[in-house]
Amino acid sequence: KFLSGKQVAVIGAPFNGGQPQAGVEQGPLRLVEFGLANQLEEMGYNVSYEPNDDLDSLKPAEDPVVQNLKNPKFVSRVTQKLAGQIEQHAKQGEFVLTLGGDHSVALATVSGVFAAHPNACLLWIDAHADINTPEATESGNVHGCPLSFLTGLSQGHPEFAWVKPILDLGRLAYIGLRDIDNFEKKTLREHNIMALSMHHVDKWGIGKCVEMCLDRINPNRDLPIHLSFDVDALDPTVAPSTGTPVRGGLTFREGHYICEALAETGLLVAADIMEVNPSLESDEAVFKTVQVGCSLARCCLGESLL
Ligand code: NNH
Ligand code: MN
Ligand code: MN
Ligand code: MN
Repeated sequence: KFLSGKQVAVIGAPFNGGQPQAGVEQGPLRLVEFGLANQLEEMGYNVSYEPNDDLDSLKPAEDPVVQNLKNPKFVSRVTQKLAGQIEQHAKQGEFVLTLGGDHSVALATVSGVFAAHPNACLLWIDAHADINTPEATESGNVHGCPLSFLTGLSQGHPEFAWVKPILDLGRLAYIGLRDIDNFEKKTLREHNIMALSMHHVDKWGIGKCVEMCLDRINPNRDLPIHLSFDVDALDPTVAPSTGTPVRGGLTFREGHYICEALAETGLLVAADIMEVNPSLESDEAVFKTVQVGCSLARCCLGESLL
């Protein structure tokens, strides 16, 4: 009921500046070459594709560390540009599917989607919490920080002044966590954020976990939902080609279940498939990772609903 038709805007975000490993910028192209856009068309969607393969033109000549963050200018320029594009598509009532790229791109997706759907909620599927502040980050990589800006926990970084704190902490939930920094743990606890780790998935099962998250962030099932899926939430045997794999992750089915259950609500308005890095691991590993990225995206759009 938040979308106007069967229109999907696929936004390529070929960007690696939020973390140190090259290759993740090839994620979007590989997912599209694998046939994702065609697959969505076969499902009855009208698909537009914005490859954004000109992002390098936004790279500044110099980009020194500011308040511990690496490449702050480049990350900021790229994500601000993508945010505007995503906002436009979302405001037309299109489903926005963003293909990363590293997870700093969520600065763009969440900013853009929430500009169009201000009362939306966000489900963050990740091994990591990505809620470090510039002061707290141990790595200086912006892909570990987007949620601190989006929720207003980080304020006053000169490069990211454009990022509005549009996400209420009560509208954020996590599934799949298993590698969290101390500051992040403290933050999740202090703000009583709905954070389910792999321990909870083992204990309650994925069905109950998704239900518990929605009960908290979307209790009447009447708010738009944005899903941000970092493929490192999946077990490395399922999605090996990603920059920071962590053992003990979601199974193939658990990952897909999340996407299917959200599609089933009829409330999903946007999805991000992030951190696919086709330059890591073997050809077979890359194939697996790209294939699972595509099938997660299709499930978000209802592929497996009967
Ligand atoms: N928490 C670490 C950091 O701040 C790791 C983040 N890496 C991720 N996040 N892949 O999803 O850098
Ligand atoms: Mn456009
Ligand atoms: Mn992430
Ligand atoms: Mn991660």
